[in-house]
Amino acid sequence: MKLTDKEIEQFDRDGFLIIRDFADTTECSAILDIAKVHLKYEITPIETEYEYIGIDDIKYKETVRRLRQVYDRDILFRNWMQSTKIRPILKQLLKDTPVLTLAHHNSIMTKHPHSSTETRWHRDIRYWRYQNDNLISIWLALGEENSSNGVLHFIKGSHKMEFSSELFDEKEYFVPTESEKNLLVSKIVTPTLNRGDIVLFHSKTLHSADKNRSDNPKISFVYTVKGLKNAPLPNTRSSSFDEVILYDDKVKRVSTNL
Ligand SMILES: O=C(O)CCC(=O)C(=O)O
Repeated sequence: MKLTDKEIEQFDRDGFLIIRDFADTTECSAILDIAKVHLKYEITPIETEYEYIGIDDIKYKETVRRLRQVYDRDILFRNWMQSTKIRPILKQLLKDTPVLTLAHHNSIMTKHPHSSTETRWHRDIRYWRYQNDNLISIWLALGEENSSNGVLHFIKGSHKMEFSSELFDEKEYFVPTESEKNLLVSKIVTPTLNRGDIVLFHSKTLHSADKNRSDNPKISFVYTVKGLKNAPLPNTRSSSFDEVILYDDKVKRVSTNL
């Protein structure tokens, strides 16, 4: 599948693009079933709510926020990340051969009811270290994501906005002043997603997510790609995990060796 020129322009302008009904719903259900088993048995590596937000509360210590390193967990996860359907799209947007970065988003993300927290405004690039910031995350909704269960919000065009470093706190969450908020509020987009919908978003796009106020978990899949020419910086987390090159007709797992 390929994007139209209009869709490429939209991604470049807004910093994100939603593609409805992209993933087969049977594939989504199968991924969800496996994810639920890994969540039930808390198969490591995992990150808890406590590790994510740092609030010392037993309910946050017992709640899994994400399953990490999913590429190596199951063939179904791997197949989704290596889908040949998406490769031409990623190549169009990156203008390079896409490469999976196993170091970062390579996760099943969850928002559990009653014990999850909001995700504050941030840019994913905050902890990632590459020669340039041109990385794209692929978010797959495995079920409905709506205003009651932790929907994502994006700020249109924020991947191209320059902000003073003072507007980011010590964890690099974005903390806008009142005047910034007033300028940005009209640019917030909150898309309801259905099973099989994907959102492609740039590593500098500001996004956030609500807490889950429903009675069921929100479970999503997210992974990140970069271009082959965009190397990770030495001696960083970004360079300490393997990468998987997504050629048109094959994949190749490589060590970054940095
Ligand atoms: O909480 C969510 O659903 C979004 C998570 C997210 O944006 C992140 O961990 O980078």
